[in-house]
Amino acid sequence: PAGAPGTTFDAIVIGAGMSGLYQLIRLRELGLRARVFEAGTGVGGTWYWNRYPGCRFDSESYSYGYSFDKDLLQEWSWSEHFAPQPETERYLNRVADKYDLRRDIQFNARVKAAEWDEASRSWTVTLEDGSRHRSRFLITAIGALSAPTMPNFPGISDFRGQSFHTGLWPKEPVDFAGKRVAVIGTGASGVQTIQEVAKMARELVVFQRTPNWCAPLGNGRIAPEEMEQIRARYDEIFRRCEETFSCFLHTPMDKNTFDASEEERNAILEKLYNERGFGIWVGNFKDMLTNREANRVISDFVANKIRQRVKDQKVAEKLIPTNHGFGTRRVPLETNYYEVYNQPNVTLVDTRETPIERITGTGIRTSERDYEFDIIVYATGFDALRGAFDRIDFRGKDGVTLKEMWKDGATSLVGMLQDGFPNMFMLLGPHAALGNIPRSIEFNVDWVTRLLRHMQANGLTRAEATPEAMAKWMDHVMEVAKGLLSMEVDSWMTGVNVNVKGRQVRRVARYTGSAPAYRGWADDIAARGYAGVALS
Ligand code: NA7
Repeated sequence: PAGAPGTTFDAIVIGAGMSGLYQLIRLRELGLRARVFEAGTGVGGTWYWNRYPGCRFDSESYSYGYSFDKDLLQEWSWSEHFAPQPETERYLNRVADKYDLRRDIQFNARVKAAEWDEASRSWTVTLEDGSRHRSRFLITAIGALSAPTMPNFPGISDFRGQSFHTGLWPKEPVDFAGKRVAVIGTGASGVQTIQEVAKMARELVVFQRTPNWCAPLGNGRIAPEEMEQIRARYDEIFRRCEETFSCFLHTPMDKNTFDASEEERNAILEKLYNERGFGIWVGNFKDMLTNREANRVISDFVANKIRQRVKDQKVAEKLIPTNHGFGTRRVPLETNYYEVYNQPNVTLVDTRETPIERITGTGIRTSERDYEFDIIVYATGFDALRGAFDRIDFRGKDGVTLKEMWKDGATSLVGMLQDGFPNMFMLLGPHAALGNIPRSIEFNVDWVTRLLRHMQANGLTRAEATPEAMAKWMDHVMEVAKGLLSMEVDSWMTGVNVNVKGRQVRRVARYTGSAPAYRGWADDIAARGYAGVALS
């Protein structure tokens, strides 16, 4: 790529995932000289790093792709309702090809630090190789779930077999055939890995600390004729995503659980359970995630499904969550996940009963016994939402670090700005709307682009959120999280990760209101001439 070390740009983007790629396209339209720094060797971000077996969308493919390029929508075919990772990575490479994006992306370039200089109103970005680059604007496109975390067991480096974290999967295929395999972790990544590895491994032992409530994905191939119909409906599909609570095709019903008779209720839940995608989670009775009794109804319903699907009832009970209700954590979507435990080559170890004590040279030691493995897969998750920021030494006005600024919890103005950090724009920063993430990404990028255009048009070179606007937004963020059952549960969505120091306290870690409400807030700021953003 062009650009010798030490060059100056108008804008630097950190990360070449879905956010960074789209932002680069928009920056070019503004005529800005932009450079993207990407730690990986290729584009794709999440879809570059997470190449573990079974990795795929839980959003319908055709609701997940970029919507901004109508030609691209007509040119591209999704092969499955929930496309596997290789296809998504191919798709993002296609976008990079089509817009010739790679000439402005420097790969193998991990950003180590970024420092604001008030005098020149610019950022200095330092890479791990020591090279320094300056730019007026800094845009973080570093992902929400991109800093993988390992458990704190002793002995991890002693293991002489192969071991992998799902979020740092190697490019070379891993051969599971005939191998003895351990998977630690049963979140969305673990579930996808387990159901795939169970088909290949000689022996699979799943180490589960907390079971999650999983529901059928309902995947299937998309025939060419069906893809034609989808293509004709793209306007309608994206309009639907704009209207729904979290930008999925599914949205809560306009009905409370106990408005329906028991018979009616069961019929609705049965239908949702057998439907494609996240309907059972985000398209259910509207009080399911706020009303304890309503939540019990759906939890009991899904618990019975698990009991029906798993033959050994002792194993079934271990797979049924007891410390949280359905949907109060991220619901992993699955394909024959529960049936995996009926296979003779698969064993479930409950690490609350028999905790893992250490990793050994040959496998895993629990309080009960030693297990020998050829491969250990760590599906142990991420330092979500926050970890990607903490890995970079961001220094804003007066040398204040972002870490220091966020020591009592991350803050933002609409997930995109932070006072004290002028000209820094975060794509999917703290308390941005998540849900069907590309929809949120496109909104964030367009919002930032609009602000940059406004600055260009008015000869402005500095933008900073005001403390008052930040406080008002954060009050709103706290307010909408009140009464949610998910706020009573440990998960990445409440900022808890026992493997990371300082992540043991539950907090409002993501925006829990609706996507339309989120967009309303951000659009209102723009409509009022960027009220709450000090421009000069
Ligand atoms: P998650 O959902 O955070 O899951 C991580 C899993 O790893 C979870 O089951 C954890 O158990 C388990 N874990 C973590 N550390 C340990 C230790 N030390 N011992 C045993 N088990 C452990 O991450 P995913 O990658 O699956 O998914 C992240 C998101 O990516 C997902 O929600 C999608 O939106 C995409 P715990 O529940 O903490 O007891």
